[in-house]
Amino acid sequence: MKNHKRTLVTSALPYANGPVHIGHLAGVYVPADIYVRYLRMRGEEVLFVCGSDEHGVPITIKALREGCSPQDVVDKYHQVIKDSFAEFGISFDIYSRTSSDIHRQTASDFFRKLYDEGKFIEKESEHFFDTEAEMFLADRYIVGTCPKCGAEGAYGDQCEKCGSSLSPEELINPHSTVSGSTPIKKVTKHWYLPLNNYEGWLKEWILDGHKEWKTNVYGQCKSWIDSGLQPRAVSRDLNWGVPVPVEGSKGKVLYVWFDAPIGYISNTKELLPDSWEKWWKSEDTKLVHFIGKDNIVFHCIVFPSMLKAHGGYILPENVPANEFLNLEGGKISTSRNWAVWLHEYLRDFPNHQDALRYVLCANAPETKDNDFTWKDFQTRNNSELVAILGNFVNRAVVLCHKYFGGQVPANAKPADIDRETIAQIPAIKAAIEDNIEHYKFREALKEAMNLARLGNKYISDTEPWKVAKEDLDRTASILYNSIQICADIAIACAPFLPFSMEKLAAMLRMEKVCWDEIGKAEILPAGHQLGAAELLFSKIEDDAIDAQMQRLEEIKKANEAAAAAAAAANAPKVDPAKAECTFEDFEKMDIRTATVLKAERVPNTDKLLHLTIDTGLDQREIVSGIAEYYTPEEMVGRQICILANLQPRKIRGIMSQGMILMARQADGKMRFITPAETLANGATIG
Ligand code: B3M
Ligand code: ZN
Repeated sequence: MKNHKRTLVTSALPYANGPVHIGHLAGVYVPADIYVRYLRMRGEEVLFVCGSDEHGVPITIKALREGCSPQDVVDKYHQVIKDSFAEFGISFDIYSRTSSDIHRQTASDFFRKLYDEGKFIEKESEHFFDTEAEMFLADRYIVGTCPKCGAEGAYGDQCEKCGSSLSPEELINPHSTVSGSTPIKKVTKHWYLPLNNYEGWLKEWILDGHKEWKTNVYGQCKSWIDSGLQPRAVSRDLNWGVPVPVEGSKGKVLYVWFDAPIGYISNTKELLPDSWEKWWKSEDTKLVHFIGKDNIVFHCIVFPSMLKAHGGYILPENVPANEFLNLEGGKISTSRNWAVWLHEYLRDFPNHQDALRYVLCANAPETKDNDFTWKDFQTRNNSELVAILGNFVNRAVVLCHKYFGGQVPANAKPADIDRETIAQIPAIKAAIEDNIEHYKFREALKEAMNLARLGNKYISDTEPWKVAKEDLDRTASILYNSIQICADIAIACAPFLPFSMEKLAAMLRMEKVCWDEIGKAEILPAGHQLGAAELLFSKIEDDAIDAQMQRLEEIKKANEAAAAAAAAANAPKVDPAKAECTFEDFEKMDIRTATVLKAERVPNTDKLLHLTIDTGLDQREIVSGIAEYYTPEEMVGRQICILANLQPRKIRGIMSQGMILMARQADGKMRFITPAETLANGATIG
């Protein structure tokens, strides 16, 4: 491990096309915030940078749906997201946005430098183009029938029904979501970063040099690199984004994944116009990217290759990406509203930010996808935060007030149990540190909670409320130690539970909350005046949980109803009824059973089979358009029904005498009709 002077922490820039939910918090922002708060408490120089990702197709699609401009969309959601993060205590040094001038300039200059130095390749290729809307269509703008599962409305990059990733070329009957028209293919020019040129270097840098990265991250990088890297387009035909700074590039912008990570740099520049370079260009700085697993390739392969191509920038020391959080067994989905939105949580559980931070960290999807359930949320809040941490602190502070006027009493009569208890604290401190430094925040939190467990057990075992009846000196010692443990907790839990630990520190009237105080024999001296006891956490009742479950139940029902309606809309309809006919009309038709004797394809056609059949009356030839549904081999020996007296007709040089009766579904699928059991050929039907 290198020795660094400072740490630059970034967390993924959320797309400003919707609010943020618990999955975002659990996967990225809570762990990043814990890390940063911890480093700050250790007195390290640290910078925490984030902002909204305001370019790209997700934003323009949202604008199209809401009938407003992309700028309107990002203005709205940037504020919503920023507020949610602030409410949950995510302590960014800056939360800016990629639509800022400084970002557009920085990203543009970055591209231009690479362009000038010939680091890109230029390629022409065909893309779908909407001739009515006069625009190239991003994959997401093209919908059609999924070639894998047949669902309607599959996107050009993915079918949401069966989850297959697709390319727009694969869609059946593709059409533009902008104008509804069928797009054409048109040639367009783009710039590509030849990632293949960086393969050797990436192998060395990641596969040899960063074996310590989390297995999920390292594994993804390895599989990308091993399967061979391709040049990646860094521009798009779109009218929203950072314009490509090259002559004759009208209508082209930087690909959002090119400009977004540069946002980390621009946001640093915006905050520290005079000193940003030491954060990005000095080997003394340790750069850490917190992200979700879907962003790994961009942060471990693409962005580092961009930085390498540019030169002068440091590379990430680590990219501790998390897996995904599910909700009550289902994948969190914005479009299906299957999420717990932060602004809604705050409305339903005011002042319970730490409870959510706690549960999301205790159950963080660090090594595998994890599930958030409301029951687990309630249990962890009630039986861990309230019953262990809150209860211990409350007993200690209340008893100090009861017996010692709210002052830390003197350690008048120490005992072995005190020494044994206090002696455990340094090891807990070390375990928290080790876990945080290795991005194992769940374990770190468990260790921090062990302090509360230790305190809770100590006070339960020593029972100072009973001892007080006969031995106030001994009571004083127990409470002296209990208060020291409370102070340890106020420090050690602060990165995880910032709101309640601030309350606790205020209650203990601690002047400084500094990491290295943890485990000291005396953090608060005898005679130190405490503030009034206050409850740190409150119980979450069944009603509140039932209401959330009810809400999810309703969403589930609504989703099922929507899916059923969509399926019904997609189901093949029945051909319309025909005009009435008379019995005489029907009587005219000579319909009979027959058997196929011979079948072969009519040369140079896709649809026609040439059949020789035994009608019971004669042997005859019929040409039938069923080759799409049956092979010749399948037809031979089959008993079928025919219209025997249909006027003969010459088809492809063959005189066809009659017609095979077929049942045809509205979607075109055809099956021949056969009697329920084999009959003699020539049996009449009517
Ligand atoms: N906005 C994708 C996401 O929110 C993207 C991250 C950008 S980080 C530079 O998952
Ligand atoms: Zn599909």
